[in-house]
Parts: sequence; structure tokens; C-alpha cells
Amino acid sequence: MNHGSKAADEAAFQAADAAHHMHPFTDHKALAAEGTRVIVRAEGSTLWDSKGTAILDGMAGLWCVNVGYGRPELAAAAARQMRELPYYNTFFKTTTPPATELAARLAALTPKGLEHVFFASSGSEANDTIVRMVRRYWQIQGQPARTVIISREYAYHGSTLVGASLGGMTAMHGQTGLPLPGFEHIRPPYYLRDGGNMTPDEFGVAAAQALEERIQELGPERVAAFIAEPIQGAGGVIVPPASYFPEIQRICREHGILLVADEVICGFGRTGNWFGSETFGIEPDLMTLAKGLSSGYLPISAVMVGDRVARTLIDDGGEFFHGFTYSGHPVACAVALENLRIIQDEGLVERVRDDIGPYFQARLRELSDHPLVGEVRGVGLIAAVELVRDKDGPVFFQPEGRVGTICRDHCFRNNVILRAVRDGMVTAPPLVITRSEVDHLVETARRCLDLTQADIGI
Ligand code: PXG
Repeated sequence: MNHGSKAADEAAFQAADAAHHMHPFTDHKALAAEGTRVIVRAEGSTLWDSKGTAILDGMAGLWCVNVGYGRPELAAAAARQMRELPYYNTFFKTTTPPATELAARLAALTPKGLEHVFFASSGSEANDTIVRMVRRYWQIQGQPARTVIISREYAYHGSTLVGASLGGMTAMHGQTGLPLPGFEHIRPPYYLRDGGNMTPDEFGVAAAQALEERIQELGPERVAAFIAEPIQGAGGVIVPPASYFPEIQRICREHGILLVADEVICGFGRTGNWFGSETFGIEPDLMTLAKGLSSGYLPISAVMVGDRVARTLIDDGGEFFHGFTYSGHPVACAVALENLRIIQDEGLVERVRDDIGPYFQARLRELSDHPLVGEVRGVGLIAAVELVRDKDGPVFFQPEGRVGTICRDHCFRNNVILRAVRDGMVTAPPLVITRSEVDHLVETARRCLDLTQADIGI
């Protein structure tokens, strides 16, 4: 195929896409004017578009391609399982070998006390499942008034009606009359914005106190659970001070409230442990898993159910009227099993903890001297570089998000994919990213910060 026909193919593709394809979280009029980028191939941490341009993926797809692209073992695992048994359900007293093997593997891998697994296909479905389980738990316990779930501003827990209600994204709420009744939001442990004169540890305890206050306002007898991402990912990589989760845990225990860790982004090595709960000392009653569970190669998610909830549902609950056609899909489970084997055999979690994670964090922190950078924060292979108008204060940009988008677009044009959240640049590359790729990412980010500074004239 010569270059001319490739260009023609791309134009035809873009026209068809604009005519028929509704993308997630997209302004379609603006996209049609610009033309969709067509990604055709990938290997390791690199994507190629239809023009043949190589692009460094600083976002691991959407925070999910933990083992990197182009893994033949995962393709082989899928093909093997498709030939053997492409589909069977796990309803009606039935299982398949990959579903049961994966359940046992996850029970062994996750922290002690999380011994049962419920499968679904997306993080949103897993979180819907958790809300149903939690409410059912309290009903069986004879406390049916406990229905309220408390979450946080800037949380992201999915895009179904329940996922978006759990989430703290006001833009999502505004368009569709959300949150549904029974979903509450407290402030996040966002030190750069709200820390004031406190030390991080003082602030962590103060931010956790917002949970105690909300519980008192609502009445503890109405509160079912508190849900939190260990690090708030899509909300801008908000990293809690070390004091935050111990205090949250104490408050939940004191009131008997269930604690849910949404590990959809933090799970499977991202923070240098298998789970973000280990990094931050959280002992959750339930855990949401998705994304890195299959490194995004196939859609699969899971709810880890701790003994407290599992024993009640199993021993006293009878049938739980909930499940999906694709719960425990055998091909997705086979791919997840092989993905976990790769993470384990290649020591990717240890690599993030001891080698590439510290290197990535240290190199990114070099950007702190840039005039636009208010803070670089992160753990392992997840980080944010937050841009501010004035480091003193700090003074944030108004309107929020404009400068972040300018910087993000410069990165795109320079073939490094980072995400903008408000005025922060966020990054979560594949766990296999190399040191020289980290160097390229950081050097490109610095150039794009310079370009952004020139654009906005400060
Ligand atoms: N929980 C967390 C913590 C997530 O990050 C979900 C649940 C929902 O998963 P599903 O599979 O239903 O999408 C997510 C998803 C972004 C972005 O722009 C982040 C997510 C999804 C789409 C975009 O950062 N996270």
C-alpha cells in the first residue's frame, strides 16, 4: 500500500466515523471538524496511527494496558479458549474451568479476607453490583434503612446511572439528573487545593473527618458504605496523605459502615503493590477490579467480596437476583489468567515498586522547577503534573481546564499521549515502559510546558 492510498483510506475512515460512530465523552461537532485519529497497531508502550506515526502511550490505553501491547501469549490464550469453549454461562449451577480458576487465583492474590469473587465485564457493572450487594447485605442484617453510599467529589466509578451517581463528576451529574437518591459526596483529600497551612498528615486527618461529619448529618443508621479509589485517577490523580485512609478506616469501623476500595485503576501493580489498598493500608470489605485484570485485552471486571458480606449473602441470603450474560466469560477469564501469569512471572509489580516507578517519579519531579508547575505527585506508575497560574498560594487557572487542554494538545501533536484533568497533566503508562521511554515522555512534557507557557503569555 503506497502512502497516497493510505491517506485516502484514512480520509474515508474519518468520514465514515464522523457519519456513524458516537464516541464516549466526545463533542462530536468538534471531533468531526478535526477528524478522528485512527490507531492501527501497537507494541509495548508504542501506538502507530494510520499515517504510520509512532506515538508513546503515556496512558496505557485508558489506564489499563498494564503488560503493554502486542502480547502473543494473550492472543494465544484467547484463541485456545475460543476453540475449546467460546462461551458458556455461569448461571444455573454451572461453571467453566477458566471462571473457577480465575476466582481462586484472585482470592489468593488479593489481601486476606477477600475470598469470594463475582464477575462482570466493566468497572461500571462491578460497581453497580457492589451497590446491590451492599444494600442486600444490610437488608439481610435487618437494617434495611442503611442504603446511602458515601463517595467523594472528583471520584470516578463508571458511567452507568449508578456508576455516575457514585462518581463525583458534576458535569456528568448535570446532564442527566444525577446523582440518584442515596448517593452522597464528601470532599477529596486534595492537598494542593485545600491543604492551606496544614502538614499533609494534618490535612489527611481533616479530610477524613468530612466522612464523620456527613455520617452524623445523615444518621449512621442510614449509611451503608463508603467507596473510594486508593488514588483518585480520572479525578486528577489525587494522592491521599498517609494519614487519610487509616482515619477513614477507623471511622467506618466505628459506625459499622462497609468500606469499598475501587481498585479499577490502582489494581494490578500500578502503585508498586498488587493493589492500591496495600500501598495505602486499606482493609476493604469489597474491592472493584477491572482494567489491569486483563490489561484491557478483553472486557472483564470482578468484585472481591470480603468474608463479612460473603458470609451473610451466602449463609442467610438465599438467591441473589443479580448477574450478567457475560459474568465469568470463559475467554475473558482465560486471558485474565494469562495476564496475571505474565505480571507475576515478569516481576512487573516489583519492577514498578523498585525500579521503573521510582525512576518515573524522580524524572517527573524534575518538572517542578517549570514556572507553570504547581505540583508533581504520584506513586509508582501513576502521576499528575498540575499547572497553576502562580505557585504562590497556589493560584489556579481560570477558567478551569483551558490551560491543561492546551498542554494536552501539544503533547498529542508531539506524539506523546497524556490526559488533561482540569489543569493537570496525568499519566499512567504501561508497567513495561522503559527508562528511555520515560526520558522521552518527560522531555516531551517539558517542551510542551514551554509551548503552553508561550501560548498563554505568562
Ligand atoms: N472505577 C474507576 C476507578 C475507573 O477509573 C471505572 C470504575 C469504570 O470502569 P468502566 O470499565 O465501566 O469504564 C473506571 C473507569 C478517563 C477515563 O478519561 C477513566 C475511566 C474510564 C474512561 C475514561 O480517565 N475509568
